[in-house]
Amino acid sequence: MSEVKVHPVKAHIAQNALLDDTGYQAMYRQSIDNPDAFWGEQGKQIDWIKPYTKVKNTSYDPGHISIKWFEDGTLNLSANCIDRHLATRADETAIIWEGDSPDEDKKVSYRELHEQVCRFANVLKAQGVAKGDVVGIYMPMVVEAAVAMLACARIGAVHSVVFGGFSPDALASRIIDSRTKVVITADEGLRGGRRVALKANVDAALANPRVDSVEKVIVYRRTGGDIAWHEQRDLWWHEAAASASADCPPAEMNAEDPLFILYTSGSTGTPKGVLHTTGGYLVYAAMTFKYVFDYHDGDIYWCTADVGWITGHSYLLYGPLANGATTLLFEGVPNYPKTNRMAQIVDKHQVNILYTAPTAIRAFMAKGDEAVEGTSRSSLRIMGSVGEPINPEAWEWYYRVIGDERCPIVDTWWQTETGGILITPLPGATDLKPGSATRPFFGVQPALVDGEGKVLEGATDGNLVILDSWPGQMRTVFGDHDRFEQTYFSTFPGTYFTGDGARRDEDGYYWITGRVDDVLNVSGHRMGTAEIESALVAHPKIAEAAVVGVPHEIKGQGIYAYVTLNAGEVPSAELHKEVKDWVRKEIGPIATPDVIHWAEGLPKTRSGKIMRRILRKIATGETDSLGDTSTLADPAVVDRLIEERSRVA
Ligand code: 6R9
Repeated sequence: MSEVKVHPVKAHIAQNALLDDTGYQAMYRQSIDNPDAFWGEQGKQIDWIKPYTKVKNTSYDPGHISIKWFEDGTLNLSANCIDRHLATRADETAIIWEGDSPDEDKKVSYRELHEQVCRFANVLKAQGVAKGDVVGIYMPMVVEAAVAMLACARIGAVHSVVFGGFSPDALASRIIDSRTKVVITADEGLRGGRRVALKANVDAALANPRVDSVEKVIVYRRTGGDIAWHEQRDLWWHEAAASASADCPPAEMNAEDPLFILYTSGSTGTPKGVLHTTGGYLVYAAMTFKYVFDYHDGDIYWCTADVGWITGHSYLLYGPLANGATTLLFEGVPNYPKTNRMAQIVDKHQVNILYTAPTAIRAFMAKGDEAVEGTSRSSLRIMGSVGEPINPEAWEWYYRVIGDERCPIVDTWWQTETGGILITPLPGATDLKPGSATRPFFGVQPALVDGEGKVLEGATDGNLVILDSWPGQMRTVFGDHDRFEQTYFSTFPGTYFTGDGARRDEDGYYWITGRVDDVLNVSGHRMGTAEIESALVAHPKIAEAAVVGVPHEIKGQGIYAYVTLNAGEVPSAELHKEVKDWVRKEIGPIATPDVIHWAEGLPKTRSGKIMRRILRKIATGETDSLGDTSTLADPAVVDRLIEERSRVA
């Protein structure tokens, strides 16, 4: 292995940091030795209506998976993110909004946010939304997306945010699964100068005969573009909000009442509705935000994630707002209108903490100094990375070019399912190694296990599991607790299985190596190979398909699709385009295959299982290490695939 560079904790950071290494060690020890005492104390960082008397009540026992935290406490999340700051910081900025165009921006104070959320909460109530009802949010990156989420939390409705880049079909399947009652959307979104037809997509999704739960669609006017209107069903946000009262007391919610559903891809089947509840999630999001980003009062914080992903939930909104921070919400894309847009926004709003993804960093890196042209970025103090493994070259570039070797990088490993960050450096406590997410956060007990589930000690690699619960953990798969147990607790019984592989070095640092299941990570977006395959085989000319991930310089992973056509169909350039467009339409642009390999046949075992191991090797050209092919039903298929590969564009 090449030598690993270590970046020791910086003196200027350590001086003012919330925690040094001794502090981290002591708190970590306590969090593991006595989780009840530790979390009992940390839980007090947020406001409770009725304080909890019980802290941890969790079981990873097969057949009895149950996760409860602070279970007899009551609270309201929106009151924690807004109301409780009004006494001290009503006029401070809660959200800085930066538009797609550099000429558009605005600031929303905590007082203004409070008023908007209360008004919109009353709009929801007037439309019949009650505690426990599911509200779909399919919005662009506008302040109203945050208002909608907080308004749901205010009245105890469960939000289900669907990324605005998803197709009508993907939206429909999430609406059907969650039994969404009201959908909130915009006429159109605006990204990189292009309009996104959000309302038209909602109309298309609701035209699906299987969607029968949606009663109302609330439409925020963003562009004023032409849209179809359904008089009985649709209403304008601005009209409904204008007549709504600005007084809406927060609902008293139990700690274990559902807060939101967020769909994410797994290795099999359709996306799962990850369910998070109120108390534990908020305690964990708030606390991790504070320590991981070493948040200090007055810091300007910018997370580039979309609200459609978990990072947009926990670290664009809830974690920062629970801490009374100023959070920046950016409508556009980081390289529009010019490559230096991200750096310009940092300067314009004097951002102190920047949280972004390796795929963005690699795209900037490919452009070199253009990414920072004409900017100083001198306001930056801490930088973060999330979504996929960051390769050491990209880490060093981020560190050197964006952060001028002044800012520590927190490489944060976590998942939709974990609610918040689980493995991460802390700026004042952890020496950094580029490419390593380093050490566990408080209360988190990672372990590496072999294929049989035996826990491995010392420096080694293996499957990453977590041995015990933490407050931010998902509680169930919406509507399917068996699937929850099956997916996360049955592979290595007694532990939570992450689906990731990792290496632990001699200092106990973790290096996440990527998914060990059939989940792809394309530009930080999770996608199941099964989802893309089922979209492909739904095409009338396609008989069979298999999808594998291949290394991609910018996206981390690219999508390589093996496609077998129905008898009588012939591959062509037109069909190639048609198939790519088909997947875009079925799932969304992020799922568009990079490569289509027209395959006469796929390698299968005698029992009919597709051997992906072989397909991965062929896709990456590693044909001299195919491994054991003796279990194949038809070994000749491999030679044909290798021969076909030479013709793949
Ligand atoms: C937060 C988020 C989760 C999967 C996860 C892993 C990968 C996320 C990472 C990372 C290496 C990091 N991942 N952060 N891998 N280093 N710092 O991204 O959630 O969309 O559910 O994806 O992303 O493979 O299992 P989600």
